[in-house]
Amino acid sequence: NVTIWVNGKQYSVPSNLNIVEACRVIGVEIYSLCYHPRLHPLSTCKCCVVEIESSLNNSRKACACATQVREGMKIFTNTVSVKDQQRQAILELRMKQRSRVLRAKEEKFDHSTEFGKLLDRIVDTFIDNSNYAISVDLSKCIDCARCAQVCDRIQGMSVISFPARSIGAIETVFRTRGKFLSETQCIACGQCSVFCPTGAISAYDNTGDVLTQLKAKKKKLVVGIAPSVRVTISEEFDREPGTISAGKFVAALRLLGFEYVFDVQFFADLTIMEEGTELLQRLSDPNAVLPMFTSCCPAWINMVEKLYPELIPHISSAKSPQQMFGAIVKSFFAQKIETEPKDIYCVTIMPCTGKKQELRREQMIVNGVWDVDVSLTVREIARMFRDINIDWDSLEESDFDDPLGKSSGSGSLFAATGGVMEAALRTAYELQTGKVFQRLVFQDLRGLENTKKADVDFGERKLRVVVVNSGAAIHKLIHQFKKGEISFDFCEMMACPGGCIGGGGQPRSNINILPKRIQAVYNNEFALPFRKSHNNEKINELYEEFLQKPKSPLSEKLLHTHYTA
Ligand code: HC1
Ligand code: SF4
Repeated sequence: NVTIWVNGKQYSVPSNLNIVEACRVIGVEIYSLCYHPRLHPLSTCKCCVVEIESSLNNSRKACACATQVREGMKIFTNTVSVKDQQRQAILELRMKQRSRVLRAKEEKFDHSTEFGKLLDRIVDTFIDNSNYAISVDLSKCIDCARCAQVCDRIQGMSVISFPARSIGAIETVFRTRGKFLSETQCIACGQCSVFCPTGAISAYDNTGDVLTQLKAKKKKLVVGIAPSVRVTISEEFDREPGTISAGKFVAALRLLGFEYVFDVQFFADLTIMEEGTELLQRLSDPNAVLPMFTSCCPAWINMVEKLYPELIPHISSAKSPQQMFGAIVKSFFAQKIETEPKDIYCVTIMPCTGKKQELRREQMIVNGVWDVDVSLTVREIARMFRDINIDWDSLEESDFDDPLGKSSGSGSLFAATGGVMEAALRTAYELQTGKVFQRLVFQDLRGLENTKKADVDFGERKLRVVVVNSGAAIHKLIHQFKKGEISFDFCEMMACPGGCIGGGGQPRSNINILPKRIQAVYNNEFALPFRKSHNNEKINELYEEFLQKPKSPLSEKLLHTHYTA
């Protein structure tokens, strides 16, 4: 620890912190736009300027985000000149946005630059909505470069990249080489939208589509909520991070006007039945392609299709729980309520921007209807709740509807990195050996590390499994795999750091929120009455009444898909 003085008061703080973090620890908030604890300090916005007194009558100004605390440091966050400089910084950012708009409108920008070419194409609106997952409004951009850093270093995609030396130059930061996002390698992970501090990058907005249907009331309105969104929705209502709110979420959706509220966790259990069966089939067939990779993360699927098409035969054919939800609602459930599939409007609430794209894949049309009509992020649904003045505290908890509303602990684990793998192992082992799988928790596969490995005793053989999260870690593993430096049987891939709890549609946060979210997922699963997907009696009823068995012809038709390069 070191001793520092902040605004004349003495404190002891850990020595490895920068001034923003140190002030956070002692409860002094420093305003910053470009700083984020999960990124390297960029010092591009200059809003977090503070005064540091080095000797009597001698002080200097510095960006708090890029300055580490030192023993004896005297820091002032609220002097007249600090406040003045902070205001100046914000004004300059405003001017930057404004001058960009004016420059573009007057067409005085350089048309030969990448930025110029892009502006040429989107000058009327400044909005690039081309990929249906994220939306970019360049008139709000302040060149803070958070998006570029996330896309480059955390996701390893470099769709948005910036030459470090040109930070602040108007043409440079948002670089897509003059292309719309849909024409780039963008995998729709949405990480840039979580880190953008001004809303210049956001989720593609589908709230209008849903409102239109809610008002029209012409179709049966059915909604399903993803495993991880019940973990994070409370953050949108200023509750303690890690507060699980499934019951309140269901109640709020009913208030909004949805007739049926189902649990996507049920469909996570269904995914495990289908994917686990596929794994066993591949393991028992000497000609089958191994290793097998999971298929539920749409940004990972985009990555394979765009960058590693040779891996397509390795991907499980099981649709994601989102798509299984739509397929079953518009078949099995449609029959139950005696409604034509085309008269059902299926909405999902997801932690993910990639899901908006996934549901538009042409393979997701079954019997002439899309599985899912629209997917909203947590941020979008929270906005809709706030618009109708929902009072989160006074909401009375409500249950999911029957029969697609019960899930096992395994289904809930999908929310976090490693969860799909744990769930699959629990079920595949018992289906394979007929014995009870005593080992429920795989400690080696838990936690936020980007790459985790384990060897699992699997009847007669050992199964080598790998779990990877974040784009950069996926690239690394694929390169090792292609060079023959690593071998395994089954691999879970999630493109977002931490898995879905860190998804591109999750609430924005200025702290490193992932440890609290992941702990909540583990606590929640521990408390559930049954923890294996194949012990979910509602899943078994669905097979008995309708699908017959995993990978039956009907299951293949409704619940499996294919990929194209
Ligand atoms: Fe996920 Fe999934 S877990 S992809 O990570 O397979 O988005 O939460 O809903 O579909 O169930 C996301 C989360 C989610 C799907 C499931
Ligand atoms: Fe990069 Fe992901 Fe944003 Fe696309 S969505 S620009 S890949 S961070």
